[in-house]
Amino acid sequence: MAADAPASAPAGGRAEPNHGIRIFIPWLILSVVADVLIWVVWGPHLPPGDMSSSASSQQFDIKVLAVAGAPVAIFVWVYFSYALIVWRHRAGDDEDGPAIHGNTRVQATWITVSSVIVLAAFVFGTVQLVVPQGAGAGEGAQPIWKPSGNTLQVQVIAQQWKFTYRYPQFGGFETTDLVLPVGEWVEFHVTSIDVIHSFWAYQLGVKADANPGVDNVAYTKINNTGTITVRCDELCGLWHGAMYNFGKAVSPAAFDTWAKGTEVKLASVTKMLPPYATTYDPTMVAQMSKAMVAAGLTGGAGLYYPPTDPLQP
Ligand SMILES: [Cu+2]
Repeated sequence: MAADAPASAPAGGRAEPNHGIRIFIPWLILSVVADVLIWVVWGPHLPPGDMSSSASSQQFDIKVLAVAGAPVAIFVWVYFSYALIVWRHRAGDDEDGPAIHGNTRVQATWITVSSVIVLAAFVFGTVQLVVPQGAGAGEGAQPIWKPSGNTLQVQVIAQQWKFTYRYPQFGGFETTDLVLPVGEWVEFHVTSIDVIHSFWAYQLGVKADANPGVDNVAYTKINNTGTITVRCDELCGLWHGAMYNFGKAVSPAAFDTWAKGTEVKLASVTKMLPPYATTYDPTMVAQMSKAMVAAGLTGGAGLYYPPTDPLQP
């Protein structure tokens, strides 16, 4: 309602209310309630959980972003609702209202709030990549954010349509079982021997692309024992959707027993594998597979598919 158009003002000529404060108060109440609910009730259930250092840092990040975003969304809803109710068209009111130009206070507030939100997100995002050693993402062959001290190295080898894992600190054996200890930094070396895949260990909050000829390093430290779902997260061909397996996180003692036992059990097969390297030549691997099939070594060890098209009879 235009203040300079008293002729069309409603009977009684009410003074214009303070719209700003009438929008601000419900916005403030709803925002505080929403943020407390997000942090306390919803937050602990947000993906990917808190099984590892990288997972819990991602959960924290999502909580912070949700708490920062909710007041923005609520402001839009409150403003729309207020406009629909207070500024709606009324019978007999044909006036359009005055055009708004050059409200310095609104402009300055808008630019300041937007700038603060964007800059804060930039600083927060950078800190949250550096502090949790890459936050579970693949950092390439020369990671700049590394944990200090000893790490357990686990190589993830992707191929259509399977993941295998090599443990270079235990003689370099290769297995389809992903077993990891709690309480120790794990250093994944992710690579592929055919097309582009992506190693996604959901509960660990670890996701790293698996490219042929590339050694992609990602770190995490596991907090609790449990099951780990591993999925390929890059469309890699016909059976991409079936490219998953389940790993487990166990106590350090149980891991040691498993790793040392598997090293002995697979020793005869490990000898036939290419020596441990950060990447492998796919053509050599195919020849190895052929040799292993000829020697009757696949199936039992379950290490490689025969190098044939599984769709051909
Ligand atoms: Cu894949």
